Amino acid sequence: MSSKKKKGGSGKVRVSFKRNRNGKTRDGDWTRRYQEGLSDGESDDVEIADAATGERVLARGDVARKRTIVGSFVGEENLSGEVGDFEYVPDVDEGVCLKGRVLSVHGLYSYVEDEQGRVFTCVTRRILKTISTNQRQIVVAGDRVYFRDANLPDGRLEGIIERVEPRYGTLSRTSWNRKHVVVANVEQALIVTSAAEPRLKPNLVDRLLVTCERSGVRPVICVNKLDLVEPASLQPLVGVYARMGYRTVLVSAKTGFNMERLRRILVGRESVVVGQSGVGKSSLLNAIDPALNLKVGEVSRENDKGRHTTTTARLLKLSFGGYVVDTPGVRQFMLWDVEPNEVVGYYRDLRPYENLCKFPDCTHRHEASCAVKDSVADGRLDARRYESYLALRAGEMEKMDKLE
Ligand SMILES: Nc1nc2c(ncn2[C@@H]2O[C@H](COP(=O)(O)OP(=O)(O)O)[C@@H](O)[C@H]2O)c(=O)[nH]1
Ligand SMILES: [Mg+2]
Ligand SMILES: [Zn+2]
Repeated sequence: MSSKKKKGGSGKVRVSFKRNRNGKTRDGDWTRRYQEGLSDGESDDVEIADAATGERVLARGDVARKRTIVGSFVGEENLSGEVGDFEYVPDVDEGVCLKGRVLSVHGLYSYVEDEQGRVFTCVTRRILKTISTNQRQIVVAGDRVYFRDANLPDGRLEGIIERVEPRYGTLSRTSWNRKHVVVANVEQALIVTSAAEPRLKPNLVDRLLVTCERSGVRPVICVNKLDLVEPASLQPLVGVYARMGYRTVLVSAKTGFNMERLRRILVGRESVVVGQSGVGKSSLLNAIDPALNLKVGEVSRENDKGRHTTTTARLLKLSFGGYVVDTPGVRQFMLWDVEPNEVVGYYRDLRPYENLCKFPDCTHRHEASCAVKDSVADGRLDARRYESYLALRAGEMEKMDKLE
């Protein structure tokens, strides 16, 4: 996004390297150095100091050789203009580095697609790990990166990621009480649910909507398996979402109903597809783009209580333009970092009434003169949405209690 404001200005950082113990890098050393993500003349002993203040930021080992890495501090910003953690983005030689998109990450290796559609296996330059404030996830699926082609004589496509562009539109989950970014740089989320088999779960849709509102990713609500119900029976529920301004689409992968509309929603965009297992996510993607050839009826690992959810997010290129990210499962999209009192702010329909409550810290559960409760009572607000808010808020309270 070229219109992105860079917040935090730019800061020079001096990075000092200790010379490689063996002196010069031998040619045959590529594999080992590649695996360790080291550039020429670099070893793992690094000191980083703020160039402006001379203050030491991070240090490891002794320092023998100094070199300045120039770049800027940039905040992670979502589509709502919220800025998260600040990251240091080093300048790279754009004449040497290739621009790429991370398709998926598997441990130390990432698959990166360059602008010509070639897919490279890349490691991440170690210095990025050292200067990152978020040590856990230097590279995630969806990241835009600059990487150096290793130019291997045997033609294998391998490289080193030298720089990760600031992210927008990230979806995260909670893992061991830490934020775990599942995918970066998506603009919309297709929330897939089914009219039946499995039965429609509006509270789950609400939870996913909160996640989208929170991360600045535009949601689209898609109800599949329309062939299994009387379409009119969905109108009350879908009408509520549509009146809130959410884009909704009723489809059937089986009969092909509204597939053209769904394709128009996805064309040329970067979308993440979320929803419970079995609702027809893979079937829908196959229906709009048979070239994807996804497995249908595959039970994702979300069912074993989400314990060993190691399945990774993958970017899939649509043959008519755009990307979709097929996600491992909905269980993983637990809310990250939402205060119970913030929940109401992510319910678009309840939010406008919040300021009219008598008490500024109103939880909208039992308080007197609560504008939210009054509006539910006189039918201006949907009672089911209100119940869903209460349930979600209670769930977040419980999570907080467990953390304390
Ligand atoms: N009746 C009906 N069944 C569908 C429809 N879409 C998918 N299915 C079935 O639902 C099951 C799960 O589909 P799948 O695409 O694997 O769901 P996913 O887990 O969300 O990816 C499969 O047996 C599909 O054949 C639909 O529109 N109507
Ligand atoms: Mg699937
Ligand atoms: Zn209230």
